[in-house]
Amino acid sequence: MTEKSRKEVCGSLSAAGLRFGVVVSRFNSFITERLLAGAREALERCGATDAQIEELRVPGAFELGIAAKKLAAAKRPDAVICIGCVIRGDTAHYDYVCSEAARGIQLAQMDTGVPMIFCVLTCDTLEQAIDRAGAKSGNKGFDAGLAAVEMATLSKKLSAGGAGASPSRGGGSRKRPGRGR
Ligand code: INI
Repeated sequence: MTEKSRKEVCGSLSAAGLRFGVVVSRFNSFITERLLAGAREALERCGATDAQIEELRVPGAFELGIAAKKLAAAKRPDAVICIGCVIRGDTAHYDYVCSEAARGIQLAQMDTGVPMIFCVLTCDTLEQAIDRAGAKSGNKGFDAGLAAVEMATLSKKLSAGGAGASPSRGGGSRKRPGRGR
């Protein structure tokens, strides 16, 4: 494929005209509030104002999916950021909360078609969580905010059909010859 014929579809980092939902878990709020601050900073750097952001609280990471799904269905935001922090304890509880939080959020985005950003820290120690909530490893909430804007704008493009979303060049969804679907 030549440079000329290559076509790439991607989102942008402009939040103009977009609306965002942010679902925040209160469990480990010392961490999740910092992730929330990071997410809001990223949205604001992309041009979003407070009026474009709706915040929701849930008890723990396990509840993120259902709240995100209901928010998406009721308000149709352009993207939802799901914020949580799970820290390993002595029992298997951690594994259930992590996997069900991920599954719930994934189901919510597939069911509603609204992009959901998985901003759930899954850490062995509190120190690992602190590192990812504004210390050594940056702020994963900030990364989530950028991902939300990118996915919201990409999703809008894809829903609009035309606007750069055609797979006719670049081969994305072309049928394989000789194979029915
Ligand atoms: N929820 C979290 O968000 N993080 C945790 O670390 C955690 N731990 O360790 O138990 C946690 N548990 C609560 C869970 O998310 C639900 O809120 C609860 O089980 C009620 O459904």
